[in-house]
Amino acid sequence: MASVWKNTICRVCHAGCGVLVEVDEGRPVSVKGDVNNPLYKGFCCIKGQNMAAVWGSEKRLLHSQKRQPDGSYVDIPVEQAMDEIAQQLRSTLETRGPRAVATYSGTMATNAGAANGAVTSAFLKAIRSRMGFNSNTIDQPGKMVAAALFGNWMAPPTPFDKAKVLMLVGCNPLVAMSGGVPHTNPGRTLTDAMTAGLKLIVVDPRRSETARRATLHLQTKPGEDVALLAGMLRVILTEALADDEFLSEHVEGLDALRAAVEPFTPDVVSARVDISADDVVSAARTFASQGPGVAVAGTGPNMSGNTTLLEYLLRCLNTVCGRWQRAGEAIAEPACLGQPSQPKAQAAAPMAQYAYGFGERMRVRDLANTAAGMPTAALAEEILLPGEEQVRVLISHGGNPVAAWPDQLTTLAAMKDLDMLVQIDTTMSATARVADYVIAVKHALEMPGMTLTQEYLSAYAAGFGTTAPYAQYSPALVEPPEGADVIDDWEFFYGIAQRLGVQLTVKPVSFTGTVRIAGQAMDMVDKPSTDELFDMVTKGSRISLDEVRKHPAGAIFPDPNAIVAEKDEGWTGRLDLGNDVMMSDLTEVAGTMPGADEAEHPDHPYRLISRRQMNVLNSVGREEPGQTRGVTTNPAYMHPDDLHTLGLANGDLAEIRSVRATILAVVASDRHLRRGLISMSHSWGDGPERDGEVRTIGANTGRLTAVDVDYERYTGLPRMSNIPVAVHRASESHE
Ligand SMILES: Nc1nc2c(c(=O)[nH]1)N[C@H]1C(S)=C(S)[C@@H](COP(=O)(O)OP(=O)(O)OC[C@H]3O[C@@H](n4cnc5c(=O)[nH]c(N)nc54)[C@H](O)[C@@H]3O)O[C@H]1N2
Ligand SMILES: Nc1nc2c(c(=O)[nH]1)N[C@H]1C(S)=C(S)[C@@H](COP(=O)(O)OP(=O)(O)OC[C@H]3O[C@@H](n4cnc5c(=O)[nH]c(N)nc54)[C@H](O)[C@@H]3O)O[C@H]1N2
Ligand code: SF4
Ligand SMILES: [Mo]
Repeated sequence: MASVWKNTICRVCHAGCGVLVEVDEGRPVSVKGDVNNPLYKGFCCIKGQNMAAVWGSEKRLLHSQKRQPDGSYVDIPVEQAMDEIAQQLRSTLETRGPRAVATYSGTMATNAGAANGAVTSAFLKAIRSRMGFNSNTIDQPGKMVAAALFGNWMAPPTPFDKAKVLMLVGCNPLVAMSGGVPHTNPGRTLTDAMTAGLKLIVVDPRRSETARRATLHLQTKPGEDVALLAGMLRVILTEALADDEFLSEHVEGLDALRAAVEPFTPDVVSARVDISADDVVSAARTFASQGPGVAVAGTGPNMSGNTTLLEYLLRCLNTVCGRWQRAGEAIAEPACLGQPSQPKAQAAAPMAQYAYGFGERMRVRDLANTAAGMPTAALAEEILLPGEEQVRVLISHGGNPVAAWPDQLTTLAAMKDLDMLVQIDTTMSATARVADYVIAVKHALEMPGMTLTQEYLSAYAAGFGTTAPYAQYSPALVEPPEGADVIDDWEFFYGIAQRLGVQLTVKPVSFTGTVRIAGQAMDMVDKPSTDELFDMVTKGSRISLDEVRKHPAGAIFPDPNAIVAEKDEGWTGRLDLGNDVMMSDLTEVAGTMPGADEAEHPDHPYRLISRRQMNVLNSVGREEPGQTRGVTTNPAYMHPDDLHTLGLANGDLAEIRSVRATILAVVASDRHLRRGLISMSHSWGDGPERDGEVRTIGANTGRLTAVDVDYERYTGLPRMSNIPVAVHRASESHE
């Protein structure tokens, strides 16, 4: 029988590209872009193209695993694994209480399964634990925390296709599919927009793939983005480039902001950021006067120090320039599978009491819940700290703590200290290899999928999301390989809940509007199908899932009513440009001298900054020959002059040492980088015992971070970029 091409959704990353998969006798054989797709226009990256190979990969787990006393693993039927895990959980809950049980949801928990989040939340609620963690708080948590401190405009920011200027601070959408340029075929979308006149400002210490296309690239010193944004705000406010009409009607705190940015003159900023004062002024004028358009920050600057203050100042910058949609404007991306909502030209006042420090408390570093979720960067310490409420069981799904969390040594110690670690994974990942149970799950092509999660992106922050109300559904297209014993992620939480005799109640998912539909009880005797679960979490959506199912290739579902409404009569909400805590943090920054960081770390003169690469997603795909194509390490990119000074050549081994630990890495020359930096991608390598294999497994940059040094006080996020390090040629013995 000839093979057939079927439409599906790639679920390797959050972009959810509409692609085509070739299926031959029940096996996926190849994947390519769908040129007829209205938004993705034929795009499919190397990770998506390799999806069929991953399906049949010999690295793939087809059976759940149980750790033996000698550290080896044996296959265990998943039903039996769930019996044993439920028994241990029951005993932990009885003897220690619900706080001793935590969950961690990583990137693949949302990318791979659109209903996983709803079931995990329901599970935690059912066992009464508030210890649900996710990767948000080791990413850009300041986005949500700043929103709570600042307030929210109840309509979207300037949509991409109306933008005349875009400023990207440490994000690289051409590789990451994230931030600023819509994730739907960003290369082509950016080319078209720039041809039509879009001005692009990129702030990045590296001449990134995106920076190469910029109208203005500011090759700044890492970790000084707050000073740059403050300096730009000062120029805009002193040169009367602000949108005064918008400000007088919708904000408060402008005088406090004006005072706090006053010390950041172009000369001061120039000295700190190490670009010319003219460039500071020019960036500010371009951004303010070439509008509309938005400024967006990515992981680099968020991980370099003040995530909340950075994101707060970005909100100030966008707001001072009035970059929010007004009454009568059509919005680009109304919800499809999410709940309908009515955008309004008005401000929802801040909810500072829900920004950070509320709800469940950690027992370490005085941290607590945040608007971005529980602080994952403190979970390892929490696990290691003895006490009655100590976390003893961790269920980790779709994430890889040992590879991705900051401070790998503390993380490893914590994973080993747990009474039980359950890792839900598709391979024997670094975390799976220290877990008590590894639950083998289905490949995306074996599960139905839908683009509900993608709709989250447009609500995530200004400058994310797409340009149209697009939705797609894909049925499961293939069966698991013969003999496999695999389940959907969510079925694990359901199976455990069933055994514990607790009821799961799932809520429809909403990113913008209020959900008017009550939680729905899952049938705890007769397990619903994943399709039935999808129906539950999309109940009440603007477009019914059944309607979306009729368009297997994906479709745009316009909404003629998606127009921003006038401000409600008597509405008093205002955005807060002058939050006390943020203003005092900014004043603290102003009080430090340029070069203070260098003075504080005399033994660590280099700075290691993070980056992403196209062929892998965090730790996913590193071991797939179809993706790595022979490059099996994450090179430590450095400027050729720095390499020369250190007596290093391309391909040599270097020792990179931080205050916390040392790693070995293979150096590579990159003349597009500022001097004094090492640019390296994260989530490679393994524990210290495998450091000798750096050329075939890479190096773990997370090990260089110390979670309890130099961390942001609201979210606990430590420096995961701009990490002070020393670099030396590695001694011969490592070869
Ligand atoms: N192909 C691919 N795509 C991905 C991922 C992946 O691993 N691979 N990961 C996904 C995830 S989890 C996320 S959160 C997103 C992230 O998406 P992005 O935030 O766009 O992440 P990066 O591509 O690492 O871009 C960060 C940029 O910041 C720069 N940088 C580093 N430090 C600083 C600093 O202090 N200041 C400034 N101004 N710049 C700095 C780096 O040089 C780099 O170019 O990408 C997602 N998409
Ligand atoms: N130094 C440094 N550290 C960083 C970053 C950085 O820039 N620098 N970035 C941070 C960021 S932004 C993030 S989001 C985190 C990411 O942190 P995590 O989400 O914890 O890490 P990932 O590597 O994305 O983990 C994905 C896991 O899911 C498994 N997997 C693959 N497919 C499936 C599937 O279909 N189902 C299930 N259940 N599992 C699957 C993979 O094998 C892997 O173990 O890392 C953070 N760590
Ligand atoms: S960008 Fe690549 S990995 Fe991400 S969804 Fe699209 S094809 Fe898949
Ligand atoms: Mo992330």
